[in-house]
Amino acid sequence: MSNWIAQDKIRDRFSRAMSEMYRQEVPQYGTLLALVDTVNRETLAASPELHAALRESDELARLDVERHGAIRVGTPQELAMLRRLFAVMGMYPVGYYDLSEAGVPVHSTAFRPVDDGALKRNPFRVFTSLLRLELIDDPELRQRAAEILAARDIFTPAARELIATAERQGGLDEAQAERFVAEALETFRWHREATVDLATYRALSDEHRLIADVVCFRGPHINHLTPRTLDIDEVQRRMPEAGIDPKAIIEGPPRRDCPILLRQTSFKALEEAIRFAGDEQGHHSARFGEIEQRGVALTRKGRALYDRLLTASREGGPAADNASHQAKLSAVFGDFPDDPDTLRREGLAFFHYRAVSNASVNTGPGGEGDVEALIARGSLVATPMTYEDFLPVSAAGIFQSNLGDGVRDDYASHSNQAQFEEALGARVTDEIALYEQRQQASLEQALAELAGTG
Ligand code: OOG
Ligand code: NI
Repeated sequence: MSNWIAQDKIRDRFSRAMSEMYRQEVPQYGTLLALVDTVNRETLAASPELHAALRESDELARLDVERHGAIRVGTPQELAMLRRLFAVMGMYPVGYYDLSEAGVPVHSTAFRPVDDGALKRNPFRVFTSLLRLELIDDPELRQRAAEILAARDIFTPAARELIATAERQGGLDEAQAERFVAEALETFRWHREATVDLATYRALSDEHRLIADVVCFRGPHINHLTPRTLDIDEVQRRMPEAGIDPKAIIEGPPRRDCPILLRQTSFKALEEAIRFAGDEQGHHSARFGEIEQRGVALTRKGRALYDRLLTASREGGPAADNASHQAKLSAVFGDFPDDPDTLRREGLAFFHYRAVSNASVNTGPGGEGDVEALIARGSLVATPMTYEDFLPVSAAGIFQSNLGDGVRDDYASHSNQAQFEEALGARVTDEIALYEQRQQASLEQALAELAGTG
C-alpha cells in the first residue's frame, strides 16, 4: 500500500479551491451557483425519472461539484508544464480544437479525467488554449510579444518542485498534496497589475484582444468557471432577476427530451481596472460567467448529423431573439431522433451497458442481435453516456461574444494538431475514440457478468 493521495482526491480538492477563489474574485459567480443550485433542485423534484436516471448513472453526486474552466497560455513551455501539472490530478489532454477557424489565434485541448471512476468522482475539465504568435503579421509586434512571454514564469517554484516530486515518487503524500493544491492555484489567480505599459497593451489588443489577454499579465487567470445545470432555459430565464445579464442566444442544440452534446449560455466579461507599468491606469475585460446543460455523447455519425443540422439552421442568417432561434433549431432538429432507443440502434450516440441480473444467460457470440435481445428481455440496460467535452463551434461563439471582437478571416485554415502536440509534449486523445472504448468496455463487462464469468 502506498501512502500517496489518490489523484481523484487531489483534483476534487483543486476544483473546490479554484471555485472558492473564483467566487471571491467574481461575486456574480457565487450568485450564479446559487441560481443553478435552486433550479437543479426544482428540476429534480419535478422529474422523478430524471432524478432516478442521474442516480443510476452515478451523476447525482458529482452534479454539485461539476465545473469546467478555461485558461489561455502563451508558449509551448507553459503548455507542456501545464500538462504535467494537470497529470498530477489525473487530468489528461482530450480533443483538439482549432479556433483559428473562427478567427481566434489559438488552438486548444481540454484537460480532464478519462476513465469512468474518475469521471464519476469529479469530472473537472479545463479548456486550455495556446496562443499562436505566428499568426501575428507584424514581425515587430510578434517579437515583442515573444520577449514579454519569455520573461515570465507562470508557475511558483514550489509548484514546479511538487510536480517533479509527484512524477519521481509516483504520487504525493497528504502534506505534499495540500501544498500542491495551494501552489498550483497561484497560476490561475487574477492580477490587477499588467506586466506591460498601456501602449504595449493597446498595440497587442489592436491585433486581437485575446493576444493582449494572454501576453500582458503574470499568468493565465481562470477566465470563467461553469456549473452544470439540468435546465438551462430556466436558468437563462431567471438570470435577469438575479441581476445577471445573459447574452441573447443559448448556443448548441435545441431543448430536447433526450439532450445531446451540450447547450451553453454566458454573461458578459467584467470590465476590470488594471494598473499598467509606469503606474498608468486602464481597463481590461477577460472574465465572464457561463452555464451549461449536458446531454449524451454523439458518435461520429451523430456528430455529422448534428453538424449538418446546425449548419442548416443557420441558413437565412441569425434569428432576431432566443425564442425564434430556438424555434428554428427545434424545427430543423426534428430530423435528429429524440429517444434513447433510436439513438442507440441507429448508432448516433454512446451508451453505458449494465447487466441487471446475475442469472446466467447464454450470450452467444456477442453479436448485435444478441445485445438487442438481451435489452428486450431486460437483462441488459443501456444508459446514455454524458458528453464530457466542448463544442468547437460553441467555444468559438463564447470566445467571440466575450471578447467583442470581429472575426478575422486571415487566421482561418491554419489547423495544426501536430504543432500543438509538439508544444504539449504529448498526443491528445481523440474524444470520440475514448467514448467508443468506454462503451465497448461496459458492454464486454456486462456480457461477461451475464455469462457468469464476470
Ligand atoms: C475558452 C472558451 C471555451 C467553452 O465552454 O466552450 C469554453 C476561452 O474563452 O478561453 O470554455
Ligand atoms: Ni466555457
